Formats: sequence, structure tokens, C-alpha cells
Amino acid sequence: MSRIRFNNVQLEIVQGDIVDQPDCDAIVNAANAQLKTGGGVAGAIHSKGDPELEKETRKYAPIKPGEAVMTSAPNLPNKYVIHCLGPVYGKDKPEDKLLENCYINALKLADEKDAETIAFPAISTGAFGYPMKEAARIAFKTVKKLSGEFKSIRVVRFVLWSATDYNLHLDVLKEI
Ligand code: AR6
Repeated sequence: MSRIRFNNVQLEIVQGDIVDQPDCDAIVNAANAQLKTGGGVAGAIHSKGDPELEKETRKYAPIKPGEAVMTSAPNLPNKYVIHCLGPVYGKDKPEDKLLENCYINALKLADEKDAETIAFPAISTGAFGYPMKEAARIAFKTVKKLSGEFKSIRVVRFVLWSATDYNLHLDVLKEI
């Protein structure tokens, strides 16, 4: 794990699985617009949470790129799942702003619910094709920008799937 502090917030990067973050109040789903199961992160979260999770998400669907909604976290060790629809790279424009909106909206929802710890995957960098380095810069800069405004959030963790992804995020963390 590596970490850096911005104001009262600790930003952490770890290699691991988003569904295995028992010390986090909220985890974030890299969702699809219909808020159903899918591949990658959405598949991992829904395979733990369904059928209860899908019953909850159904009433919020569909969502638009950049939006986020919050549900409970059935069969998961967390209190909340925040479902974000990231932009499809090269299709949903402006993709940098839409990706930033995902992080802003998810962090605001978590903060409103008094979550202290939140774990994100690298939204849009899998099936949606966002280049990981550019996506990591947007993610980290957004946390830094908001870090003075939170009432409850103290830890923002990025959970990276592979060692390569972790190392790439480490490089970006050193730039910030
Ligand atoms: N924990 C942490 N990171 C993971 C996990 C996991 N269990 N599984 C994959 N990743 P993706 P997107 C990484 O495709 O690009 C889905 O099918 C992965 O290596 O989950 O936002 C949905 O249904 C990548 O770096 O999300 C949507 O249709 C990152 O998480 C669509 O894919 C995001 O990959 C969303 O695409």
C-alpha cells in the first residue's frame, strides 16, 4: 500500500479486489447504465449482492455518464455501494469532465451519509477503455481538490486489480 495526505484526507492505493475491503464504509461500482450485473467490477459486486442488490438498483436505472447512486451493500462487508457510470472513452464527451463527475458525485454521496472510508476501482479503465494514466490523474486531482470540504470522509482508497495497474497509479501519485 502507498498513501499520501491531502488536508484531512488520506489517499491510499492498494492492489486487490473491490469486494474485499471490509474496513471501508462504502465501495464504488464501475456500473453500467442499467445498474445490472456485468463484467469486471460490476460482475464482482453483483455476484455477491444479488438478488437483493439488483432489486435496489433497478429503481434508479438508467443513469447517465458521470452520475452516481447509492444503495445498501447486501452480502458485502460494507454499509453502502455507490454505483457510478463512467464515460466510454472516445464516445461520451467530454470524457475527462464526465469521469471527474463520477468521483465528485460518489464522494459527495458518501460524505452526506457520514461515511469515513470509501474504496474506488479505476472507473472506466476496463471495458470502457479509458487510458489508465489519464484516468488516475483525474481521480487523484479530484480527491485533492475536494479534500478540504469533506465533513466525514477521512480515507479514499483506490483498489487496483493488477500489479501493473498499481505501479502505474504509484507513478501518478508521485506527480500529484
Ligand atoms: N476489483 C477491483 N478492480 C477490478 C475488479 C475487481 N474485482 N475487476 C476488474 N477491475 P470495468 P469500466 C478493474 O470493466 O471500464 C462492466 O461490464 C479493471 O481491471 O469493471 O468502468 C459494466 O457492466 C479495470 O481497471 O469497468 C459496464 O458495462 C477497472 O477495474 C462496464 O464494464 C474498471 O473495469 C464498465 O466499464
